[in-house]
Amino acid sequence: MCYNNYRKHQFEGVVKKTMAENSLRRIIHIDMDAFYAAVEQRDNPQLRGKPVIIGGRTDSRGVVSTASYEARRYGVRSAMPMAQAYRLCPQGIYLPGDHRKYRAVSGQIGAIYREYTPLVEPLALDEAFLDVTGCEKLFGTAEEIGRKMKERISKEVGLTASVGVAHNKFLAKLASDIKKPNGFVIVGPEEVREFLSGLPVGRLWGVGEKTAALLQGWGIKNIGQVARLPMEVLEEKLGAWGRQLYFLARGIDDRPVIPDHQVKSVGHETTFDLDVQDKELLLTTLLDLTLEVGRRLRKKGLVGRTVTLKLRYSDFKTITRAATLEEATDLDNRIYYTAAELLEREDTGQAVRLLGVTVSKLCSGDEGQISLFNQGREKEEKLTGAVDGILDKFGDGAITRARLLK
Ligand code: TTP
Ligand code: MG
Repeated sequence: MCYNNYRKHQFEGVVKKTMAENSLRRIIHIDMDAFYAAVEQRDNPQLRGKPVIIGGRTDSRGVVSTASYEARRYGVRSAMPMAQAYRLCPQGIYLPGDHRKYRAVSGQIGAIYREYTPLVEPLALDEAFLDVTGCEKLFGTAEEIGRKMKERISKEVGLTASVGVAHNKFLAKLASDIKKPNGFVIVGPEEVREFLSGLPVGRLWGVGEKTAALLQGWGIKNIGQVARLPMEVLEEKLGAWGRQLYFLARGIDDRPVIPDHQVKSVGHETTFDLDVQDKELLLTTLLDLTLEVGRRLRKKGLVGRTVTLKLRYSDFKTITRAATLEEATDLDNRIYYTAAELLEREDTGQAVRLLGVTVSKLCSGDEGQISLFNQGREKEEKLTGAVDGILDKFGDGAITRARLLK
């Protein structure tokens, strides 16, 4: 056997083994339907069956957080400018939303999950992965557990959820999404190929508009077509990322479910191409890092009390400086100003090679809010929520920075 064939043979062996081992896991993904809007409809019967639109700001300059399925029929979507939503659905009921309430509901749902497994990884307030491998004897099959949870969320919380059951995260998330709202989809190991083949490439985890357009340029529109491409071709065209696509297109994904209580900190750092001494550039970069950290905290419904700044100088000396806040936070402004103050204090005259910011001493959003409800905080939260919508849709941008710095 020539070397290349030998490598291919060996590689296929590894793929088969990985597939066999991973198909033994039982993963559930649950995502609530039109979450914020559904909570409002639950609490006010007059809103039921009506197009309800939740936005951080209900004036024309805000963005849509979410819309009830009745409103989606008019084309209203998350992250859409409010002005556009008004145009599409003038008869809609527009509400500012109540983050605090959504966090509490999220906590209630999370408590149901944890009755079945400690392996719960929340991705957002309304979304989580659960690993129920080995829970069969106690609670039944993954399918039974999924159905039970869906039923309990409906009865005890009064909301509908969409559930996906499969042997890995990628498939379970796709499964929960495919029959929304109120869906329940199981993908068995032998059904993977059929399940994936007709789906558009944009459904592959991490494939955004750019990669989708690139693939489309080669005449590749669905996942089945990606699965027919040899690894070498994908690697040659897309580098390391192509390798990942090779596995995902075959429904292979071995990412573990990482339970929330194991998350001790949320941080982000960057290494500069050229060492930086300019304070302005350091502060702008710090702001970018903070936006990412804040967004990740809010997605996970976490708040933290300690902000740590990390600096590595051109001579590789690395220092960390930390400050503890009076009240745990997930707000960009507070994290940024705390970290910026730490940066201002560190003036050694040396150029910086790496800059990082981390928030730790974490707890869930509900536990963190010990101080009295305050108007300022509510305003900040609303602004931050609106910024998240824009960031999710358009990525980081100058407008966000300007707004934040004000
Ligand atoms: P999603 O799960 O993305 O949306 P959804 O639950 O409203 O609707 P569905 O899952 O049925 O498609 O997000 C959960 C909540 O997060 C959503 O109710 C509001 C909030 N959110 C924003 O504030 N801005 C956004 O851009 C998005 C996508 C969500
Ligand atoms: Mg949802």
